[in-house]
Amino acid sequence: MKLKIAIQKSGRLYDDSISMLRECGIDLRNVKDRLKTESDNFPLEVFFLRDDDIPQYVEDAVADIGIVGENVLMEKDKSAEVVEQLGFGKCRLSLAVPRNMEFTDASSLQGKRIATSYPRLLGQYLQQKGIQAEIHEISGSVEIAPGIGLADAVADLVSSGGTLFMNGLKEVETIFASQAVLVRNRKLSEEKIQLLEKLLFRIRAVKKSKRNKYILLNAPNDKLHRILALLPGMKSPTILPLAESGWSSVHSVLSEDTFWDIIEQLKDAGAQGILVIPIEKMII
Ligand code: PRT
Ligand code: ZN
Repeated sequence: MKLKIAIQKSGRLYDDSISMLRECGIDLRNVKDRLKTESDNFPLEVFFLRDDDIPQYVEDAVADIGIVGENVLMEKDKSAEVVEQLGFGKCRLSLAVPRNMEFTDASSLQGKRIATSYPRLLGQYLQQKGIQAEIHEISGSVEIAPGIGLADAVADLVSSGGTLFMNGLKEVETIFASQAVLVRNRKLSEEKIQLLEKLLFRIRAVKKSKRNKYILLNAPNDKLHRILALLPGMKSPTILPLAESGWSSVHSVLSEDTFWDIIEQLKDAGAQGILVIPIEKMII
């Protein structure tokens, strides 16, 4: 018995999805231009599909689990259940208007035509704000719609903002912040749930390791108390004596968010020879 996972066949989520599975220690060969493949060392069968179809395949149990953008999942409104946010494929569904259009708040869109590939999410947003606007559903190149006179505004996915800028548009409101998520069919067998738990355990260890760094430093013993106070560690820092008397080597784990601030403070507190090492897996 194998757990069946649906991932994007090609596109923005493909590379990160494959890398994540590989970082989870799952061997995958023959992943290019295939309909499906299997792993030799984990009971996983991988289906390569268009992202738009993944929520339906998971709802119908053709695949047990899938990796898809939250934006697509919410738009398709299928019963697939989110089990984990994966931290890649980050983007936002935003409203954008021509740069010279005056925009104060969502009410500026009253009576306007808005082009989007996300009619459901846009419709919900407009309803919430009590705005009547005409939604024009188009499947691609939404950003050109105002330029060719098809719409007054757009609701489109944005990451860097470069596409909007190049099309003379300005981003004015975020409707939905999105990232890739792992979804599951709601009625998995007990055996499949166990396989999913095993996979999730690995995914969480990989995610955690990416957010943390292993740090080693040397400290004069008389400054140890100040230095240790700056370090969280997993339980507490490891302290080993150096060959040179009066000095210790301190090992700990730092989160990426606070990393640079703490490094500065460690130097000020007398730490020397600071080494920072990536962590491959982190299991707590
Ligand atoms: O063939 P298939 O249907 O599978 O792929 P697709 O062409 O529909 O999707 P794809 O590969 O473009 O995107 C897959 C998923 O990646 C999306 O559903 C999002 O969850 C996520 N994602 C992250 C993005 C972006 N960032 C993104 N920037 N999807 C699309 N874009 C597009 C956006 O539509 C716009 O055209 O990139 C452009 C904007 O980018 P910036 O950087 O210029 O702002
Ligand atoms: Zn698509």
